[in-house]
Amino acid sequence: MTTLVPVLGDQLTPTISSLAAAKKADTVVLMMEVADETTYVRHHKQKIAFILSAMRHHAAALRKAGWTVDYVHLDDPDNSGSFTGEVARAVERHATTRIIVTEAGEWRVRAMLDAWETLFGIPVDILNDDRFIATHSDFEAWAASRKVLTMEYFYRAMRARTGVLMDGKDPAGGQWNFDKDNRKPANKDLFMPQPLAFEPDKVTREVIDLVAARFADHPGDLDGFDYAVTAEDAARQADTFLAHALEKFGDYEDAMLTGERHLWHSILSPYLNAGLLLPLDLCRRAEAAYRAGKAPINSVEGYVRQILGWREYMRGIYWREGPDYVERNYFGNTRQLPDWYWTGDTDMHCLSEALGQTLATAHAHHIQRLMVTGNFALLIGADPKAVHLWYLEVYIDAYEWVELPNTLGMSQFGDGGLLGSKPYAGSGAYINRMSDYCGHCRYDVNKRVGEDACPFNALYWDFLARNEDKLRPNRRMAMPYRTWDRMKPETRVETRAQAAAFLDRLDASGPPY
Ligand code: FAD
Ligand code: DLZ
Ligand code: SF4
Repeated sequence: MTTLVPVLGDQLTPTISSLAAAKKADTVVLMMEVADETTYVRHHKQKIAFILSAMRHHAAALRKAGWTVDYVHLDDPDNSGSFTGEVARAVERHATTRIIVTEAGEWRVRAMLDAWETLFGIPVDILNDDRFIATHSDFEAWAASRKVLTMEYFYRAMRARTGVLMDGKDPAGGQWNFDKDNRKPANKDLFMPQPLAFEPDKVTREVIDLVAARFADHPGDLDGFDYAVTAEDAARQADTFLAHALEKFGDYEDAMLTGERHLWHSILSPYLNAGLLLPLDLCRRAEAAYRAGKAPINSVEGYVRQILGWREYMRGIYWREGPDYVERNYFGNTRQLPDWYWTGDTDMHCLSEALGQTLATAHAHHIQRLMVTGNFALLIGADPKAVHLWYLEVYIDAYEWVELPNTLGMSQFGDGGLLGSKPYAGSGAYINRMSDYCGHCRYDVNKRVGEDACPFNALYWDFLARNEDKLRPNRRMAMPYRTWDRMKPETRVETRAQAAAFLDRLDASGPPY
């Protein structure tokens, strides 16, 4: 009587539901490095290195805790290359009579798990992933009674349900939302907190060598890999964030600075998404910092909103909208991303900063993803599915359940406004307000036309004009259309000609643009 517990690469939590339901004495834990997972998109090299090293460390920790772990390495000669192939081999190897597994994080892998019972002819228990705070049915119950799925109301319900940042029935600090305090641009600050950098140990160095040899054609650098790969080091990173950066997280949440990769962000998403940290635990620790007077309410509420609100909400949307959500394309956009999204080689400084940092570290913070790379892709009319695949490739924290609704929904408006009441489109003025990028750029952010005009400006108006039939009826777009209407006809013509010339150059050639 052997129970097999497959633990997938984003299930690196010792208390995960599958392990909680199994008994050490008659269980084999199966962990599998497989080619299907390392190549279903061309993941950034650091993303593969992080996941494989974290998996190897997790296997060691489980063994130390008394579990029997069967670990399949990527270069094992008999490796079949897929989860199903490896589970099939393990079912034979261990005379398995039952499988217990925590549900998969995405539709693609869910389909594999759903097929196992029939395929192997043994019972397969697929358990709820209780690391998430809202179950699928919680989200369904919340969504069922609403016409519009506004994140804010979901978030309030989650606050009330968990009691996080609640004083009885009331929100702590007297308001649910302190967003209006959280839009400050940042200045260079010598005392800006920095996340810890973790020197790769022997296991990580071996994985880095494997990735360098096997995935040389994948995007991104491997040099400088300094992510935590164990739960203990991820916890140290969380301690550092809570002690030094949380305090100003809110103030500078939307700020961007040349050469500053982290600002006051936590850089904890890779660990949360792989299971090295738990979301509710982080929310409670942030709340404790507020209660102890160590961090102000605007920062703590802002931080909790990202995790208890946005993160859970995105997962709810992903599962609710189904496997063909990925095909939505509200504007019917078809343009491919320019090649320099994979090199960072552009003379638009904001893009070169966001892309350069992405390729160097597999991370960029939210406003860079939304208002620089995402905004540009939206303005040029990029195919939302192509944009989605790029984000899935290049970010260390990218798994489809969280990346797809953020990219296709929030950033590209591909779902026509299911999760955002208007597109996140902005001209150079927005980037200038929230960053120091424009001061370092060869383009003039105040110009709309001419050789040195900031490309975002003409592209922004062209985006509005091009999509007028879809966007003008949206009441939240009334103001920009009023401004567009007030422009002289010849101004509108020259603006659109400027955008068209830019797009022609983009389609025809390499950088600079
Ligand atoms: P912080 O700024 O410190 O935020 C705290 C935490 O809140 C994060 O660690 C993250 O877990 C959570 N969070 C914040 N915003 C979001 C959000 N919009 N959705 C879900 N969780 C959020 N996040 C991912 O985890 N994986 C992705 O693949 C991903 N793709 C994105 C694609 C686009 C186009 C955009 C606009 C955002 C995307 N995000 C994604 C959300 C966000 O950018 C990252 O979570 C964040 O940058 C991670 O860095 P951090 O840990 O320093 O976050
Ligand atoms: C992303 C990823 C990569 C690159 N490699 C592996 C792997 O070799 N083995 C594994 O178990 N998981 C990997 N992952 C994470 C999985 O893709 C992730 O667990 C699924 O998306 C779950 O839905
Ligand atoms: Fe980006 Fe335009 Fe500013 Fe240059 S001027 S950094 S292209 S927004």
